[in-house]
Amino acid sequence: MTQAAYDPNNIFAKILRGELPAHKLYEDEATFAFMDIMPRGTGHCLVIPKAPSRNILDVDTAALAAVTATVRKLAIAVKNAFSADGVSVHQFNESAGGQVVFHLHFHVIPRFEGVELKP
Ligand code: DGP
Repeated sequence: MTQAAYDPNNIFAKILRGELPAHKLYEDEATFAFMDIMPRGTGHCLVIPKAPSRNILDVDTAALAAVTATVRKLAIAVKNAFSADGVSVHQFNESAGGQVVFHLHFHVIPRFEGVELKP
């Protein structure tokens, strides 16, 4: 099946344009990181590219490299900030893959021994 087109009115595009508020954690020329509004655990944040990609199926390699570099920065930062034991990185593609917001994003979630994530 062919991939649907990128929708410039998705929620994360609106956050990038400043049309919706977000708790910003980090920004550079190619990426943006902010707190997840429905956290599955303490310190759950999201990292997105500024370039318009629907998900990992259509992102170009330069944008993917930039966003994964920022994922690593945020993983280290939140692990330290929350004194976590580990970090989970989740990423979903298309509805069947669990994606709800159709702008590429990575979940970065601090993890603690013996603590399950909220569903
Ligand atoms: P998914 O597409 O399944 O990876 O999940 C989208 C995530 O985005 C979910 O954890 C909740 C979060 N989210 C949805 N709307 C907003 C919003 O308006 N602001 C913020 N900060 N997060 C949002």
